[in-house]
Amino acid sequence: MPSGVHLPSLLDFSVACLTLVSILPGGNSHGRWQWAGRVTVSGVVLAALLLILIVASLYLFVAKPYWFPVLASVHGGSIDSLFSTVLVVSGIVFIIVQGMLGFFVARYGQSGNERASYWHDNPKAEAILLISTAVILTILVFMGQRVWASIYFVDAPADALVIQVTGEQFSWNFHYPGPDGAFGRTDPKMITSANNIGLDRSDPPAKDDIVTVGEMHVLAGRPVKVRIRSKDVIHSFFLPNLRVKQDAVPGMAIEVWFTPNRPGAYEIACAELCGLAHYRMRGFLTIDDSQENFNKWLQQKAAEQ
Ligand SMILES: [Cu+2]
Repeated sequence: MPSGVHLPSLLDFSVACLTLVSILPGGNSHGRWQWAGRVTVSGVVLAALLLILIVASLYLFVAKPYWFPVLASVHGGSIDSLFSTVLVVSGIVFIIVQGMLGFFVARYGQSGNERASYWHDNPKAEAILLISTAVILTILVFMGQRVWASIYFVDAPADALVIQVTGEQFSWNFHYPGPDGAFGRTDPKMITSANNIGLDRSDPPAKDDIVTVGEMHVLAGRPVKVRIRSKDVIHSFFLPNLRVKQDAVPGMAIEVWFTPNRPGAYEIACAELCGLAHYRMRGFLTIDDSQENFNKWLQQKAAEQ
């Protein structure tokens, strides 16, 4: 279980406690905050709401129905751990800031007898806050930069399986080069309802090409390079389990690569609102566990061309 899982519940809990303390009127003549024994209706309602929030969020983060989808790529682990790190760091800051806010409201609120002192500025405190914030953010940025560079600034291995992905309203087309390893020519003028990507079958390299709609197979352990295009509007090629998301932009061929490492069946989504039927622009990714199974699927699809 990632380290950040229970953090939001802790946040809720601490905020709730502090809010409870702050809404209970207190204070005495000795200047020390203490329970005043008075309960207001709004206080009870707020406390009940906070309790419901705490229980609900505790359930969500223990049962994990909305946590990351199962990871199925090599590079995805570094993205997940970066996410958890940012969550933990910002969570700690959140607890400290909200804690201080609650404390000051409780201590110097309307019902308190203490008077807060006021001063115009404090260069030392400001310098400490400014520098510590800058240091924390700089470290996080460099950590993110390292992960980004390891994914986007490294070329795909030469033996990567290349698949051309073309998005259109509202489906994903997958173009495999076939046994010759070369993609046939495509021409927008040749696009028909039966030829989604306008593949010119008279072009020799196109003879063995395989085109599928909404169905993509890759092999576990073999790097994959996808070349993403769009026929109409901007789409976004999203493989949640592989932590891959890349816009498909008309007029551009954008490449990303990844190494799938967990055999299974996964979902492909469009992550860019692209029209009325955007919600059903989905596809299915299968990560095959063996070269035999992958070849079998390719042969089956080749027979359907
Ligand atoms: Cu789309």
